[in-house]
Amino acid sequence: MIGVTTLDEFIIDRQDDFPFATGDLSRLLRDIGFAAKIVNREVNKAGLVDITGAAGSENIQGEQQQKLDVFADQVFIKALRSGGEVCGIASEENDDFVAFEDDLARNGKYVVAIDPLDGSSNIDVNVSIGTIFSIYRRKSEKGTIANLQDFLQAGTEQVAGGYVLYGSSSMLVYTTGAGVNGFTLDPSIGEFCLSHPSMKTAAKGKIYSMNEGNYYQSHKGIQTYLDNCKKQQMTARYIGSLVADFHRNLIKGGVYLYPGTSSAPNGKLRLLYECNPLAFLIEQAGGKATDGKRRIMEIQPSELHQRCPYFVGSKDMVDEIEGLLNA
Ligand code: P6P
Repeated sequence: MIGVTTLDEFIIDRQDDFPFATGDLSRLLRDIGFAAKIVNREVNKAGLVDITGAAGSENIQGEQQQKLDVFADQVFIKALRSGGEVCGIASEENDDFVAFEDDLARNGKYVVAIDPLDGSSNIDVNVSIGTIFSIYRRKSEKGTIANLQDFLQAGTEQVAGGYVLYGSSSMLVYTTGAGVNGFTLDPSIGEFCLSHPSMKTAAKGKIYSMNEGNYYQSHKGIQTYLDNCKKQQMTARYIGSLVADFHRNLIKGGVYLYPGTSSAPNGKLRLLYECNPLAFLIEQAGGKATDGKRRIMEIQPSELHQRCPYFVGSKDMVDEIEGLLNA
């Protein structure tokens, strides 16, 4: 395509960012892009077909699994299994990780942690939703079955992280540690095309994103921060879909807060497949991600679905929140 860089072309061009790149990660990223197009197609017609209704089953979060959740989970697992680069997947939709047992996949160099469709409670009200993913090198021997230690790696070990935003236009944004690049899906050619090269976020913004229904259950420092935002007449924007809130704040500058509360001290968000990939992206874009005390990517996971308090976005704003939490 003249003048347009597709995701596939970009991945190949940038393969050299990776020492000893053998093309495996490039193929894996393209497999994710392919699966995202399939999910995007179904998300876009969710209102038209009977696929928005709850699937009846529940995921580990105890949330009703919307049919699109289940569909997206299956699409990513199928695409990554058949790609041969991945030996296992940890997904929000599955209580345990899925280790691939066929010969091809057992030789995969990578594991993937994924939230196949985050914000799915918004599906039937037509609000943007997203996929969030992290890619790690496996720890276990090639040719063996993936094990739990392959997945319980700190975020600093990520080789790639990103999200897909299924919105007014659909975008795929990812990093391999050499900056953040955003691709917008052009449905007329069925390709993600580079639209946001080298994304950077402002050190400070005017937007704060939090479910303020949790105000009275939050730490005094959070209450003070929210009070200050109002005194400074900042802009409150909260969609209830992490990927959509994160993406807007990345572009415009701002901070997203999901603190621990008296009833849920570790908050709601999941370290492996929500907090870590977005932390990787925001750091690459010049921002910051913390649990209020620790850099998110330095937290050593102890279980697949563990939660952590989450403050992510413009660095100066995250610093201010940390200061108030530790005053
Ligand atoms: P609350 C969606 O379920 C999600 O994981 C994020 O996408 C979103 O930011 C958050 O939870 C919304 O949670 O408690 O404000 O409804």
